[in-house]
Amino acid sequence: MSHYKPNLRDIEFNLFEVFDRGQVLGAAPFADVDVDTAKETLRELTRLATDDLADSLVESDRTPPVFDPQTYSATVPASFKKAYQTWMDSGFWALGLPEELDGTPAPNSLLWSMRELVLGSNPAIYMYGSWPGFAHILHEKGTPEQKKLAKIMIERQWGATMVLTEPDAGSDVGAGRAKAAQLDDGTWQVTGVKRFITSGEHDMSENIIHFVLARPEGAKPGTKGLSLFIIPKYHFDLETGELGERNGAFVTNIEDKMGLKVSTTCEIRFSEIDGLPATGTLLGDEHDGIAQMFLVIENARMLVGTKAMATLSTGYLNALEYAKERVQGGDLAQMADKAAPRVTITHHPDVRRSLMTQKVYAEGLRALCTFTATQQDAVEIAQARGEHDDLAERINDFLLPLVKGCGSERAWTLLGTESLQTIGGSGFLKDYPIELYIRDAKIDTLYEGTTAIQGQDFFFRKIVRDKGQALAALGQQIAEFAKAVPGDGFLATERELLGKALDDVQGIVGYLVGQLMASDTRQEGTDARNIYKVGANTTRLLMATGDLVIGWLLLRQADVAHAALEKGGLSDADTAFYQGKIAGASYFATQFLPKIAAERTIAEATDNSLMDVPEAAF
Ligand code: ST9
Ligand code: FAD
Repeated sequence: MSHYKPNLRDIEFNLFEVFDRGQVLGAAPFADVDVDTAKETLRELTRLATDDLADSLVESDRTPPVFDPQTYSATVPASFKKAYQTWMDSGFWALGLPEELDGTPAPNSLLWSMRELVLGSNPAIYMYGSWPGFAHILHEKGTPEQKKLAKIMIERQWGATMVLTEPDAGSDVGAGRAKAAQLDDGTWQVTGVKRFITSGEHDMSENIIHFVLARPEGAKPGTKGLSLFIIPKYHFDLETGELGERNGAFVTNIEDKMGLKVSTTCEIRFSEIDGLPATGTLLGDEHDGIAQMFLVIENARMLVGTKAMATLSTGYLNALEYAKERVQGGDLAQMADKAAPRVTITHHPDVRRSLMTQKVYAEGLRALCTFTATQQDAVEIAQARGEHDDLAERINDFLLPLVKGCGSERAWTLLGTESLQTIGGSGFLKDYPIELYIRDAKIDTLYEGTTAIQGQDFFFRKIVRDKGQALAALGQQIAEFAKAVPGDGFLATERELLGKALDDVQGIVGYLVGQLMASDTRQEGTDARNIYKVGANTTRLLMATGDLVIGWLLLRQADVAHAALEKGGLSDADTAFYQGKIAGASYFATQFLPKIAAERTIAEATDNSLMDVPEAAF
């Protein structure tokens, strides 16, 4: 039986009932994908993910890729290769690509819903298979030659990587030391060592195209001095795609990891082996590396948040299935009667607390991912009309650190504290998939910018630099929702709690902005050290805002569920589904939103005593 338990009902609920994607599907620029096609695609992909893609997850964890240092090559387990090929053969990956690359334009809301199914069943398949996105970037930003390469990549299904990190440059990408020098023929030679590069080597494609950040000679320090170079593993004929000489980009190590083992994490040496230079071209013939790489990073941050949510969701559904069958203990209400019948553990209030906590975060994070993707839909629709949806772009930017940062933190912790816990001691065994889910999901808080980096991005870039525009627009929507208590008083208490949570998040933001200003030494009476009070609270703000937005989206879902129940004529399954939505939203509002007030109190009481503790005292 498959380890993967998808939640197609909830995916469809988000797309078609809450976020009304029927408005977007089947209309320009997504005219070729209507609602029926989207539903059929999701149904077929759910089957494929559950039956075929999920199949090799466990085996590829137990028999990870093998690296051969003599040939600098890695062999991926056969079972995984088969699953990857199944994904390739499905052709679903071409959805979302432009027609010029033989794709079919489709809205991001649908695409991320589809990707959830792959990322939940076997995440590395989608990670190895993310090369069409890289080809898309070449097609959009590349020179005419690079646009040709994009087509070759699609035709020959070449792999791709994003290459930023170096031994001394992780979070601080701008500290990178890899160099680039222009050659007489106009191409570039990159020299240096990069590490932790995902999909850097494998035997599932004949060529791999590395997207590498390096510093041209004489360029300035920091991220702004970096340029983005396209360095293939093998040189190739630009007209036919035929492979040529080996290029000087060699993988010299593959990391031994806690989880996600089948996804190779590679050290790559450029121009350092056998005197072979690593040469390639400058993306778009333009020195704008960090901004160009952020096109990849933004997409990858969405990917990581979706992966985390998808893993929590299947973890929860596995735990739920177990809890419905496991008989242990008597009903608490019959505590004194030692002969009372034994019950399934779903009868115990603490197990219910745990299950509902998993459900609301899994479904709340799915709502957050889909809502974020709807902003991306709006951006693309405007672009296709030759317009610019500035607000949707800002809101998408604002939401991305929540998707990535809150999604990854909530997912991996809840998988451990709740999903595995529900299965008791058996959860610690490899008989159940949850220990593997936890190991595979932990990486999500680390790569693509750690949670600390997401918190700083959120406050400094997505709030301060944005001049609070996205925050204000979303805050207004949340405030209006909170105030709009319907005549029947539906969820009136929960709306009040939402309004209070909004006030508390705004309070934390206000405090941080105040401390930021109080650290500006261009003003009198300020102290540069006040910035530490900001730094001590950016992750807190990130997580609090994540809960606020999740709470709001769950309550919006409850409104939709309430209307469906009022209308009536539902199947038993739908009635239970909508009841679950209302119960979950109410649970989140009463159990989690009030905690934001405590976070505000803690934030507002920050002083710099932590920074005064001598390092030796830790
Ligand atoms: C990694 C890979 O970990 C993990 C798994 C990968 C799996 C495969 C992935 C497949 C992806 C598929 C992609 C397909 C694509 C499809 C597309 C379809 C069309 N937003 O604040 P400053 C830029 S990889 C946008 O001064 P510092 C901006 O240009 C490793 N742009 O930063 C800005 O200039 P300006 C991941 C942003 O202090 C410039 O950067 N590693 C944003 O110099 C400088 O900004 C990391 O993620 C943003 N949010 O540098 C590193 N932020 O201001 C984490 C910055 O003029 N570290 N820019 O606009 C950081 O993010 C740091 O904050 C830092 C700081 C490096 C940016
Ligand atoms: P560091 O930056 O040294 O951070 C260590 C700790 O200090 C973290 O907790 C961090 O939050 C904190 N910290 C650091 N700086 C600050 C600060 N300014 N403020 C507050 N806290 C801070 N990179 C690629 O380029 N391409 C890839 O494909 C890729 N894939 C990866 C796959 C795996 C499995 C792994 C493990 C890593 C991968 N990476 C990749 C690298 C990954 O993006 C980095 O590991 C990550 O950005 C963190 O950098 P670091 O490991 O050097 O940690």
